[in-house]
Amino acid sequence: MLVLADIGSSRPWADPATIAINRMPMRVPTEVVGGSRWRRSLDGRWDFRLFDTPESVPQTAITSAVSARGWQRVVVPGNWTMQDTGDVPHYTNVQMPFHGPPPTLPGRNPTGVYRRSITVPAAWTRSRRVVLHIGGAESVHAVYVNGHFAGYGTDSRLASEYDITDLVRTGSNDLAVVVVRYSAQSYVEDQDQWWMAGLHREVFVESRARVGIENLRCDADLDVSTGAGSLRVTTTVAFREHAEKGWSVRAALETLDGTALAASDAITVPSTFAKPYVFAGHRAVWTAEIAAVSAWSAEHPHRYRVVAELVDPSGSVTETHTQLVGFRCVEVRDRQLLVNGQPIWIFGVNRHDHHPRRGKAVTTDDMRADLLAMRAHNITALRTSHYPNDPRLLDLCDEIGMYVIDEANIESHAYNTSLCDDERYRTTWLERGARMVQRDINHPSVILWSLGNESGYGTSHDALAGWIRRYDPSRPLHYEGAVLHDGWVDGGPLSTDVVCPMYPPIAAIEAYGCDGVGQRPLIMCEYSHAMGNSNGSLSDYWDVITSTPGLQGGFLWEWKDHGLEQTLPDGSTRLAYGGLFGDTPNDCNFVADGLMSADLEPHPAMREVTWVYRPVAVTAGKRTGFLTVSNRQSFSRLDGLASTWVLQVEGEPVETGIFEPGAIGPHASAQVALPCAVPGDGGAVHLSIRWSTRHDAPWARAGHLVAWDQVELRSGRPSRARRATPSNDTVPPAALEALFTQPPAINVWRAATDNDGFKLIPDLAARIGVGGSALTRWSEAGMDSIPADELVGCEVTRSIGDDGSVTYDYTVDVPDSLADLPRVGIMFQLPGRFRALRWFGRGPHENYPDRNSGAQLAVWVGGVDRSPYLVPQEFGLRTDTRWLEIADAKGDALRIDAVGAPFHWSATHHTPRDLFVAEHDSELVRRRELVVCIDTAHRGLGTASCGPDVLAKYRLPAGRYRWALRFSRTQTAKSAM
Ligand code: IPT
Repeated sequence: MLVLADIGSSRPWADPATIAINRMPMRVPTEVVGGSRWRRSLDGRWDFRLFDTPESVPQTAITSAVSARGWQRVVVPGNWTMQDTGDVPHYTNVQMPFHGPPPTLPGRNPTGVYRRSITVPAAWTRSRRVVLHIGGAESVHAVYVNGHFAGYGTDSRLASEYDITDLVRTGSNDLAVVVVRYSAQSYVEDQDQWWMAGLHREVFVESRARVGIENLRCDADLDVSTGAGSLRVTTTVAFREHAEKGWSVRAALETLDGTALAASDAITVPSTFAKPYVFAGHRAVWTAEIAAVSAWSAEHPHRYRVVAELVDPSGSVTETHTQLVGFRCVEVRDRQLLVNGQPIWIFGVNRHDHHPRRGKAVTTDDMRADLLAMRAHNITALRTSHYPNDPRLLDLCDEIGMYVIDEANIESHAYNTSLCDDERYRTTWLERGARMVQRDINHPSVILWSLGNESGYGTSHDALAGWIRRYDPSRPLHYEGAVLHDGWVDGGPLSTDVVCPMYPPIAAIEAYGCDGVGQRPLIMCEYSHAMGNSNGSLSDYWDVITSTPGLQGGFLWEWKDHGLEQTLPDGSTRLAYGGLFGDTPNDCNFVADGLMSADLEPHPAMREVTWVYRPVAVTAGKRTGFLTVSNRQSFSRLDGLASTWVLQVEGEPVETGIFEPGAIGPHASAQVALPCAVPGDGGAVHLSIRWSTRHDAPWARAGHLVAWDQVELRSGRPSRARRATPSNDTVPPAALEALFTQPPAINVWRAATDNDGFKLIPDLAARIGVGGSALTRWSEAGMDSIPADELVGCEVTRSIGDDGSVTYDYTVDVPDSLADLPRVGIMFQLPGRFRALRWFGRGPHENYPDRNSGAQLAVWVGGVDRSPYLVPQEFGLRTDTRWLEIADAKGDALRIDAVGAPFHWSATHHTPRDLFVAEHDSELVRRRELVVCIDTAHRGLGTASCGPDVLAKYRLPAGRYRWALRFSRTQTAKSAM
């Protein structure tokens, strides 16, 4: 029996134009003083039953008592796809999980019926209204109270509210929410993420007064020239039956600790339509000017509190609502996005609501953990890709300090060029954007509205843009599709005020900035795709961004992997990607492309991100003996950070001190004299400058490292003659070479990274037009199977030194057919007892030739890396190394010195082949032996899995490679290990 037909329109879930029935207008979520006695959370365990289609849900599933058969308990908020209901998550990127065209739905369309009772106190209904709040339901939902239809809502990422006063009675009431997994709306929710299902945000019921504050809009602006704040508080009052005379609103502004700053007189709430021509709603508007406010910025997130009291005709306060606000202004001027009159760097990431066990149901703690970790890695901007996130995220961004692009839940990726002009989808387009703006209008952290993601560019975009511009003239707009389809220079001005391309090559953004034609700031909405071992050329991007007019940064793709915890038959768990739940069609591990793992462990590239996004940069000065110190903050002087310097000779610290460059202002730079003399003897000399916070911040304790730089004062390249550091007893060559469980052999292959090519999804590149082609080329050449010495010409000579060391001179000739190969070097294996590493090179973390700017040269010690990526691939390299010691617990060590140019190396428990054949981290078996690769050249990483491939300067051409390495066996001092 088709109970959903009660709705009145047949099959609303299949109708793109039916976006809501009986839904209340969107409102700003406010704090109501003493409001808790009027609100009951419905979060917790609900009865739940799953059906194959909405059509197969019988009336009795909504009206009859819940029985043991067929019913189970699930947690709300939660996705039923994460809770053993038999229905699983499904991952696709561009393609829909079922066949179109829109609004065609799949034959099997899981539909969940959620049931629970709600207790309504007598006081709640007496002259009051009862409202049900559904925080988020994927994809559409219908509400029934005591068996009667109450309302229907769409948009998985925004709340829906229903006035259920007339359906409830005092005491126990039966609530049923039917959630349909796929709907006509799914075609505009085709984001690159897991398709989930269910009630994934909070649900509550509350009682609202017969006459009450319906909405509290606060526009807090800043006059940059005077430092004054201007506030406009618009309080909308709802009268349940008919408007009454004599109601008023008193509004006030106070500091967070309650000090009054300004207050209104009683403002009469217009009650009558007597003059319909001038009646603008039951609204009380208060405007105030406040001299010398503390402005809000991500660097200094100052907030104030607005208090609005509703006063009845007898003069009694019946309701008090509060809102936190921040005074700031945003504008686009002179090719720059300005906050409070200053350009800001967009040190950004894209963020999804995601949790490895809860799916889309994120908690406040989850969100806080995300934001604190972002700030701790110098990330100060996020884009809520690709939908309005849980509303508490924005409260946290206001509090902690984070610039936000708030994005509407619109992505019609699979039907990119048609739905944006399809009249059936016009209303949903407008409502998705408008309702987001209505919800989030008060947040100072939101600096741009985004019209959605990857939905072509059409009439519906300009319609939505027009609505937003009129409703909120204070914020510029962002929409990538407008410039993708109509051009960067002057395309799509109705829908975007910023040029916000995704994955552009560095040369393209540089050309946009340098030619001076484009008048809008360029902020990449997505760049540097963090899939697997990636994010090559981050510092190349930022060299161009910081030196080219009109460029302001961008949002890395993306904050974290969307791995989902999966229990295997043996009881162990792993983080799963698309397809591992039997979900087809799927886009496999394209869902694992975060800088953090799904459970919030930073991947190695995060170190480079932190460096690239540092608030202060130090480089060699314009004159010898000086440093250039550049403050990259917009509102803070440098003396807010503490700084130290360390002088290093041959990688070892020899002198240290406090670095005091003075109070360099925001966006200013200064020439500062070197804090120490350069030692006279030979050898490499480097100066490292480190900056840390002076005070506790919400995201880190005082002393947290926020920036570092290293300036080379003398290169001191190793030569054939010089030994790098003292080593004690050396042993004869035979004993040295006996050490190898596999002797050194030429090696030109690496386990392909996701950027080299999609080993698990070879068809993806053709399907969505992204992906690297190197892997195909390398496989065709047989590089993954043919021994290197059959692919390239090689010659090795061996000479024995007086000290017992053995020097190998290598000559490798790479034929033209193998140009742009993974690496040129050697590989050998040592017994497993060799686990302690000590080296003079870049570190301490994994780094690659195009991702090593933040990795300092020093003498580092460390252990053997574990593979950090969900799909096994090349990992663990350290570049620019002068010498490396690999020791056992007793200090017995193999030492390798660069003779001439430094080398790159890795030491892991996996061969490239082990890594290449494994499809998931859980399949990777650690060898006992230590597998050591020493390369004279190693291809960069690039970001070709979605974006530009490795720059030419980090590729390996055909031709002759010559290098030499000196091997010795030494006893390393225990203290050095
Ligand atoms: C593009 C999307 O905007 C984003 O959601 C994500 O898919 C990202 O890039 C890649 O992971 S999609 C791409 C085909 C351009």
